[in-house]
Amino acid sequence: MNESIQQTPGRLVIVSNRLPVVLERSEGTLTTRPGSGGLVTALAPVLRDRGGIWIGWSGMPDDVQKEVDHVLTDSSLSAGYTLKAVPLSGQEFEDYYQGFANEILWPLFHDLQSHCHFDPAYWTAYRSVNRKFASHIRDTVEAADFIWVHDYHLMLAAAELRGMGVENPLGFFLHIPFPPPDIFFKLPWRFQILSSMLAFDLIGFQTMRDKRNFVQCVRMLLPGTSVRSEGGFHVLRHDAREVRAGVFPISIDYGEFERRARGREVAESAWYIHEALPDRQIVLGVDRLDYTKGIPYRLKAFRSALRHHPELLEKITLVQVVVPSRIDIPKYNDLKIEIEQLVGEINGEFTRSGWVPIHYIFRHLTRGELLGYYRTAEIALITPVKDGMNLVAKEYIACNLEANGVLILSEFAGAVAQLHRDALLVNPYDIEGMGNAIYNAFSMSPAERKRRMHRLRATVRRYDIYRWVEAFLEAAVSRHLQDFPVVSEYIPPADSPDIGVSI
Ligand code: GDG
Repeated sequence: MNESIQQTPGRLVIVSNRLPVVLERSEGTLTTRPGSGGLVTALAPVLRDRGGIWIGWSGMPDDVQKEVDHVLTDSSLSAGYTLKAVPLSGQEFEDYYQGFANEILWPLFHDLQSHCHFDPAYWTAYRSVNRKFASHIRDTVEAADFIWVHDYHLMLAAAELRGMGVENPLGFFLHIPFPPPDIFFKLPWRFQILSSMLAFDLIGFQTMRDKRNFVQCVRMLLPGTSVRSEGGFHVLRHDAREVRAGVFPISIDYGEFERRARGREVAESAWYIHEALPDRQIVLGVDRLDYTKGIPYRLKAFRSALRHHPELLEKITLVQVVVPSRIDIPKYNDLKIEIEQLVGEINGEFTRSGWVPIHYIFRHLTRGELLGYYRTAEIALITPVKDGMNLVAKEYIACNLEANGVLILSEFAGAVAQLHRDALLVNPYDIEGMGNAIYNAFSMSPAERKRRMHRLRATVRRYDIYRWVEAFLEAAVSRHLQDFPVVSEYIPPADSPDIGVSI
C-alpha cells in the first residue's frame, strides 16, 4: 500500500447503501457472513490499517435494530473495523431504495428515461433517508476523518452533512454512468441533486464521458460555477466551495481471481463444463437480471449468427447466466419473461439431437461455478446497452489463464475506454453486427486470440482494485492524480473492419 495513504490523518469512513456483510437468520439467530465484492476486499485492509468504519443499511427490518447492532459489534471485532447500521423502515426501503434509486436514478442515468417512474413520494423519501444517513455519519465521525460515500443512493449526503455543520473532507464515487444534459434535465429534482453534489470535495467517475457529462450539466444548470482544469481534474467552484471531479475506472482483485482460477475446484468445474459440451466453443454471458445489460438484443444477435453462419450449428453453445435481481419491480419481471420466451424460440428453432444452442441459467452461481465458466468459455459476450464499468469483462480476462479467449464488448460499457484495442467491439443495438462479431470471434486464430488476450490481461493486472483505492485516496489527500491512467474517451470509429458492424 502507498505510504502516503497510511500516513494521512484520521480514519477512513466508508458509506454505502448496503453494509459489506450479509445478515441472515437461521433457527431464530441472526448471523453475519462477509460480502464477497471486490470493493470490500480492496477497502478492508485500508480500513484495518488506518482504523475505519463502514456505515450502511443492514438489509434487515428496523424493528430488529437492537439485535442487528449487537451482531455487528461482534462482526466488527473479527473484521478489524467498525460496522454501523442505518435502520430503514419497510416504507423507506420501498420509496427511497426501490423507488427513487432503482425506478428513477438507475434508469435515467443509464439513458432509459422511458423506464422511469417519477413519483414525488419517492423524492421525499430519498431526501429523508439521505438526511438519516447524514445524521448517522455526523454522530460517528471525528474531526480528521475522511468520509467516502458510494453511489447514486446517497447523492444528497454531502449537502445534508454540510447543513449539519460537518466540515470533514468528503469524497464520492459514482459506480454508474452520469447522463448527458438532455437526459439529466428530465429529472424533476435535477437542480437539487446537482447542487448537492457540489458539497463534496472530490467526485470520482468511471469514465471521461461521465465526468464530461457532469461538468456540462453543472455549467448549464448552475451558471455561476467556475470550472478550470488542474492536476488531471476539473475543479468546480460554486458558492465559495471547490469540488474536484476526476476519472477512476474501477477494477477487480486481479491476483485473487487468477489464483482462484488456477485452483483445483475451478479446474474441475471447467473440466465438467467442457466434458458436457464437447467439440464446441462456449460463448458466455453473465449478467444480473437488468434491462441495462442488453440480454434480449444479445439473444437475437446469437440467433442472427446461427441463421447467417450455418458453420456455427452444433459447433457453438451460448451459456447465458442471469442472476435474479430487483424482481419485485415490474419492468424486471417483464424482462425475465421476454428473455425466457426468446431462449425458448431460439432453442425451438435450432436444437438438434445432441445439441441445444442456448443453455440458460437463472440463479446465483457459487464463486467456484462462475470462475469455472470464465475459465472454460472461448468467447465472452458482454453487451450492455449502458454500463458504468462492467466488472464481468475484467473478471473473464483475469480467469483466462490460457489466453485463448475472445472478449466481445459493447461500445457502451465503461470498460471499453480501457479495453477497446483488444476486444471485438459491438453496438449492442446492431443485431446483425453483433451476430457477425460472434462469427468473427469463433473464427479467430489461436495466435490472434493470444496476442489480444495477453494485452488485455496486462491492462487489468496493472490497474487492479488496489490501485484504484490508492489512486482515489491519494487524490483526496495530495490533490493530484498521480500515476493513474488517464483513459481517453472512447469514440466509435466511422468504420472499422474489426468490429463486425454491418453497414
Ligand atoms: C455496478 C455497475 C460497475 C454476477 N453473477 C454472479 C456473480 N456476479 C458478480 C460478478 C461481478 C458482479 O456480480 C457484477 O458486477 P458488474 O460490474 O458487472 O455489474 P453491476 O452489478 O451492475 O455493478 C457496474 C460496478 O457497479 C462496480 O462499480 O462496474 O457498471 O452497474 O463482480 O462476479 N457472483 C457470483 N455468482 C453469480 O452468479 N458469485
